[in-house]
Amino acid sequence: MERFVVNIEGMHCQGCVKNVTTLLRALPGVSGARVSLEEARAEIDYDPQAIQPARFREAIESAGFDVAG
Ligand code: 9UX
Repeated sequence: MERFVVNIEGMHCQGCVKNVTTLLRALPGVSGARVSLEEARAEIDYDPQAIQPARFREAIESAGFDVAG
C-alpha cells in the first residue's frame, strides 16, 4: 500500500469534501481516502499494482475541482 497526497483547489464546503471522498474511495485500487477542507488536500491510500496517481487527478478534475501542482 502506498499513500499519495494531492492538493485540491475549489472545495468550498463539507459537501465538496464528501463528494471528493466518495469518488476517490470508489476507484478500484483505493483502500482509503481522507479529504480536508481546511488543508485543501486529500490523502489517498492505494495499491500501486492496481491504480496510478494520474487517475486521482482525472477523477478529481472530472468532478469539477482543480488539482494544484
Ligand atoms: Mo458545497 Mo461543493 O455547497 O461542490 S458541495 S460548495
